[in-house]
Amino acid sequence: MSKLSIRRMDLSLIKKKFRGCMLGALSGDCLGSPYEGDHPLSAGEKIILQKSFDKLEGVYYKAPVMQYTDDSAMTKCLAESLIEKKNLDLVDVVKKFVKSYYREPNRGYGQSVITVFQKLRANKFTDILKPASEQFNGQGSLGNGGAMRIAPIALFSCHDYDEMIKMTRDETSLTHTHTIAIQQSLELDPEDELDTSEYIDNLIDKMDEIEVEDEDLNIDKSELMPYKHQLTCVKKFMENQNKPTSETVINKLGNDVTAVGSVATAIYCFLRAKYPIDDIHTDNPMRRAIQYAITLGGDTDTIASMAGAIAGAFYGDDKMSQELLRHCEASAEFDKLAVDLFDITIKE
Ligand code: RVK
Ligand code: MG
Ligand code: MG
Repeated sequence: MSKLSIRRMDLSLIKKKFRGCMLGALSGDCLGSPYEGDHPLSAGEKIILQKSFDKLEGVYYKAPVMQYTDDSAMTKCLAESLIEKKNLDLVDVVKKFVKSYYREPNRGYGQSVITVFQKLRANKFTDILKPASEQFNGQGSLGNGGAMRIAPIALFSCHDYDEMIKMTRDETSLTHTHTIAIQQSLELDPEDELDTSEYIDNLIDKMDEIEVEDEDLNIDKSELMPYKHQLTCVKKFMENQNKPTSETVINKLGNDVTAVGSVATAIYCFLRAKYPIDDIHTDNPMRRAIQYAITLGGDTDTIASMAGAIAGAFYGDDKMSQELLRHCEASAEFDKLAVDLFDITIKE
């Protein structure tokens, strides 16, 4: 699996990857949101999902347009701000989030993040960090709202890993780290076969540096370095000849609205989708990643969106089903955002 420096990669390939990433994020959200719930899909529900995807992919099937949710609304704001400001301008980003929320409050936002928007509007953006820091009695939110919208940052800073980590920390917090997976997908040549063990080993190494190691051996390692722990589970799952059941995946990696209970799950969906999966009938590994994420139930829009972004950054938009995309709200807009991000990041 050859790792290419973004700088030396063919420009048309980078552009495909930018588009794949943004469109993967959008379509995972649109296609996943109707299935939000807490349990993995039953055998019957998986058949319904398969039929529904097949129908949406059918050339003559025009309706319906699937609406995007908060995941894409916030991704869109972040991308627009980066394009407009050609930099990460936190005040502008936050203003765009709040404006977008008040314009369309029914996009399925997290219960608690709404308080942050209300406080930001009340303080007229004089202190943009305070409202978030006050969440959950000062604990801060553990939700995956940072991770779900981070794709534009991964694209914008794709040529500089340290800068990407810094921007991700600034824009979200340390817990929202799946940008690394997007960046890693971007650097790989989709013409080469995806080496899933090399991919996950690299992620574990990077996570090792990011998560601070604690010396106290009495504390459960999984709590100290939760992401490294989760990624190590992903590695075991991938190495195992007998692939884990949905229940095991959910049990070990999670399928909920917390970042730690969803980010590694999305990475696993991308890697797992390289191979055929029971009850999912498609030759397209990108569709398979999104469809598999949905079968796990729980936070389906967000996990499918993150898996879609990571898969799209690897495969590029060639593997993005145009038929499925036609059913996703704002797909032309997201395509333009991807191209604009490419223009300011790579061409300029
Ligand atoms: C609805 C206890 C906590 C917590 C903490 C729980 C949308 C709360 C998107 C909270 C994504 C929820 C998702 C979401 C994105 C977080 N202690 N519970 N310290 N921190 N929670 O409101 O943007 O779907 O139950 O900050 O991160 O599609 O309501 O929003 O799936 O996580 O929401 O956290 O959520 P928020 P977010
Ligand atoms: Mg959502
Ligand atoms: Mg969600």
